[in-house]
Amino acid sequence: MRMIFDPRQIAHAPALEMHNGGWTAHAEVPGRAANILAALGEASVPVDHGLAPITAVHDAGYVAFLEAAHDRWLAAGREGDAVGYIWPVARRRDVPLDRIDALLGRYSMDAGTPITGDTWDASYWAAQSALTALDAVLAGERTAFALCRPPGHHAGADYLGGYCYLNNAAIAAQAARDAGAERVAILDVDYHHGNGTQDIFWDRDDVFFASLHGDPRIDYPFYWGHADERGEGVGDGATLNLPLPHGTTIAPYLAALDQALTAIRDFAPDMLIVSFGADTYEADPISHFAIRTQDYVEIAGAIAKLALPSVIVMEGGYAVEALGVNVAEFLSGF
Ligand code: Q9C
Ligand code: ZN
Repeated sequence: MRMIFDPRQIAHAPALEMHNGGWTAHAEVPGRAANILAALGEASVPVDHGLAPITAVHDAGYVAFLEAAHDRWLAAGREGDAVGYIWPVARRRDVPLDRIDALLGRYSMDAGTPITGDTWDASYWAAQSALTALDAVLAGERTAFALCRPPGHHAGADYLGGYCYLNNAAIAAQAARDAGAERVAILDVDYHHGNGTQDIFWDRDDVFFASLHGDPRIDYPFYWGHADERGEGVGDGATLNLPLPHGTTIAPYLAALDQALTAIRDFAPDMLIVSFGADTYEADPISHFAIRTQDYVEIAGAIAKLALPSVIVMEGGYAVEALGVNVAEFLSGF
């Protein structure tokens, strides 16, 4: 199976995230990619597809902000990573935003996703990795894996969050549409709800979004991913959310997965994008399912039975020592 990764995805290393009222060491560390690479062996570097497929999904103002944010942070006399501290909950939408702090609030959903001097490059090349994996599948390969880091599924058209800046899965899905796939399904099996992906395709009927995740009544990202969210307008019914309780083991997980796979079969897509997070793992330090290493083969095997051309995009997974093995098990199931 083709694996895509760019070394420029490594340098992004935010120091801290806001957690339970204080700043703690950031969970989304460069060692994640190193551990996956060590388990997989060779990966090839992505082809540069430029900005167009990124701005086909993301707001141009947001992309410009992301690219310039850390320079603006330094120009404002700050040091370290750029993070917001005020969010426009009841906002004036007519006031042009000038200060970096105002922009950080406008374009982010949490304080867990700092912008470093290397964030733009890493995010850009993660998106290019997803696009290059898509190329392989469009050229006839059955499955390709994009080792995206930073991850993407929490990033919306105009916001970052949840350790995500550019939505790699959404960018690949849109690029698949633009390359002629008429219907694309995204299956999100990260522990957390893929709120950014859901938002991006919320009112569309050409991209189906299905997600299995920790119940947002008790888990991040709280404001999305509830079972009654089904899409809107022509997109009504093209979003499927399957929230699951803490402690979910493989049997109930496979039962929920079966529901998602049935819905995807009914949608009859030409192409599948899998947002794969290994944070469903029993020993993940920030998540609460009980999926074991050997279970990933079974999960992937069930997905592979769809027999669709598939692009697998890396999302979360924070038990760094076990991450590479869990990813390798998942990919072997394909
Ligand atoms: N410290 C992905 O798995 N957790 N993102 C915040 C408060 C945020 C995870 C909890 C988790 C985001 C791609
Ligand atoms: Zn996650």
